[in-house]
Formats: sequence, structure tokens, C-alpha cells
Amino acid sequence: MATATKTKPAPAAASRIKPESNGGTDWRAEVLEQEKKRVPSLVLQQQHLEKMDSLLPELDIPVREYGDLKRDGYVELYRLLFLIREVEARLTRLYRQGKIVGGVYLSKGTEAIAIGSGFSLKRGTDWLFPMHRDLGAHLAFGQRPFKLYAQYMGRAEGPTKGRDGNTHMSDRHLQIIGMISHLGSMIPVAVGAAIGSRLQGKNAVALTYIGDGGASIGDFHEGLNYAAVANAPFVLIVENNQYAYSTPIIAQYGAARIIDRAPGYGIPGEIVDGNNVFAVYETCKAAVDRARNGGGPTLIEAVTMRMRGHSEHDDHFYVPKELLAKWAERDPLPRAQRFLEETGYLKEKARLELEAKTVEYIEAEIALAEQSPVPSTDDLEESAFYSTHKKWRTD
Ligand SMILES: Cc1ncc(C[n+]2csc(CCOP(=O)(O)OP(=O)(O)O)c2C)c(N)n1
Repeated sequence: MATATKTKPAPAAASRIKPESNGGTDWRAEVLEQEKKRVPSLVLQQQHLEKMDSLLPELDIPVREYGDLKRDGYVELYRLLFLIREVEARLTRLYRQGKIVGGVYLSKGTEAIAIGSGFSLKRGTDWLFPMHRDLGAHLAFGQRPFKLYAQYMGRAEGPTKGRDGNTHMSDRHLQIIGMISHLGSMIPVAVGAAIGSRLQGKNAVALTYIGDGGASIGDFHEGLNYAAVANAPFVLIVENNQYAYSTPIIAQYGAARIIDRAPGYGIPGEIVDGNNVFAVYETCKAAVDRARNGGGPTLIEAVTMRMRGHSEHDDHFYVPKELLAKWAERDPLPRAQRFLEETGYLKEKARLELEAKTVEYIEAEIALAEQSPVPSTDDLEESAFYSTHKKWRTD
């Protein structure tokens, strides 16, 4: 009886949505028509291309000095950029050979962001919180390719000891905290690490990342707002690679730029060419130094273009070819090569030698990972419930 009363439509509500309520026209149909006109995929693409054109970087990296970099620094950044490109190329091959456990999320075309930022941190002091596309940051912060491959193959010598074959890898010795899958959730955790380190009297900075899509999540705002209020030694990099899976940025946020939000939190916001590894380093280093010196958090927007699918199982069909072509000309690797050639920091012969040595190193690291055993079931509880397990054990 009670249910009959509940399901009966309320007459007042029904009359509110009658066509006559808007001068006799059916406003719902009108809104639907307007929406169809406003967001068909072609219009969306056109608007997207126009929006991104305004942020398209120059073809060549401007020849000038970048921050505190010296010759060795420029060369090391190039080596790391080449390293991650090759590490990922081989990862794709292993994936296609069926040797990888789980998915592979590549950073092709956007590697300069993870490399430049990871390199700006102080090893042994700072905290790195990489996201799914920041494999390069692990490397730039001191991780070995062997560890990454062992992780992706689900081997015992991977950072999670074979319990996960994916990007969720922490390495407490290096102060790398594995990504949290739920987008945005990493931000408050990284802010907490920054504040926690300060409470422990350590002069450490925490740096993390979020995508253009993830920047729409509530945790982004809550985490950044609290970081600002607490003056946390924290740096947040938004990797604006123009697509959140298949959603273009035009359907993701209304502001011209994501860093337009920074003044709203009362913190500095910097925009940087995400395909210029030296500029990314320079911008991140300045933000990290400011944070270390008590200057609080910075929001950095690194503009780039994801040149592969969301992951290796996605063929990227939704991205206009014309957009990819424009960004292919701005590939961070040849751009950095040309810069080094022009400045004389690394001429062709030396570069080819460096590249050959790097490829050799990667092959040896893969071989080592393949020799790593699969995890044993004997220590299954170890690491998973470490502290509670130790407390509860009586034998
Ligand atoms: C809260 C939440 N929603 C959806 C997903 C599924 N998901 C994982 S990555 C991704 C795309 C994220 O896009 P963006 O933040 O722009 O980062 P990108 O992958 O482009 O680097 C989605 C939708 C998730 N992990 N968490």
C-alpha cells in the first residue's frame, strides 16, 4: 500500500515539464537539438585544433641557457630521453610477444615531461609520485630499467616482488611511491608526504603528476588547496597531452589553460613546452627550489601530445591525423638532438656512440629481468599485510 503511494507521480512536478511551460514549445527537444549542434565530434575536433594551435611550440628548441644546466646536464637529459624511448619501444615488443602481465601505457611523444621533472629532484631526499605514463620519471630519479621490466613481467625482482605486473610500483629505497589507479587520489597523498617530511625536519619536496583528464577530479582541487594553505613543499605537474583516453580537452575544461586555476589557490602557475626536455627541467627545478626554500607549492602545466593510444590496446582512432602530424614535427627527441648539435654539446659521432651504449645496456637489463624468477607463494603475506602481519604473529 505504501509503495503505491510512493510511485504515484506528483502532479506538480509533472506540470512543470509540460511543453506549455515555455510558451508552448517543448524546451527539452530544443535543448537536445542545441546540444547536438554544439557537440558533434567534428565541431569538437575543430574547436580542439584551434585551442591547441595557440599552444603549439616552435619547431626547434630555442638555443639559450636553461636554468643551472651545464654541458653534462644537457647530455644526461638527452641520454635519459633516448633511454626511455628505447625502454618503451622494447616494452611494446615484449607486450606483443605476450611476455607482459597487464597493460602497457606509453609516454611516446611526452617523455620529456617525466624526464625533465624526475631529473629536477634531489635523489635520496625528495619524494617522487609518478603516474601511469611517467616511466621516464622512475629512470630519471635513479631506477634501473631491469626493475621496471621485472615489474612488467611480474617477476620476483620487480619492485612489488611480482605481485603486480603494472605501473603501481613503489621503491622505498629510492623514495618513489607507486601510482594510485583512482585518478587524482595521488595528489592529497603526495601533499601529505610533503607536509610529513617537513614535520620530520627534512628539507624534502614531493612532486607528482596528473593528466588533463585527472585534473577535473575533486581530489585535484582539495589537494592543491590544502597544499597552498599549508605552504607545502609540493609540485604538481599537469601533463596536458590533450586527451583523457578519447575525451579531448575541449570537452574537459572551459578555461583557456589549466594553470589559470593557480591564482585561485594563491600559488604560482607555470606553463611549459612539454616537448622541450630542457625547459621542463628548468621550470621544475625552479619550482622544486622554491618549495625547498619555503616558497610553497607550484602548479605546472606541461603542454604536449600523446602520440600513442591511451594504452597499447587502444588504436587512437579518435585523434585527428592532422593534429598528430603537427606534433610529430615537434617530437622531443630529434628536437633535443638538434639543440645539442647546434650548441656543440653532443655532436653526431658522440651521440651515436652514446645511443649504441644505451641500447646495449637496455638489452642486458631485459635479459636480467627475464632471468628473474616468478614470485614464490611462500612469502605471499610478506609486503601485502606487512605491519599487521608482524604484529599478529605469535610463533
Ligand atoms: C577516477 C577515475 N576515473 C577513470 C579512470 C580510468 N582511467 C584511467 S587513465 C584514464 C585517462 C586519464 O586521462 P588523463 O588524466 O588526461 O591522463 P592521460 O592518460 O592522458 O595521461 C582513465 C579514464 C580512473 N583510473 N580513475
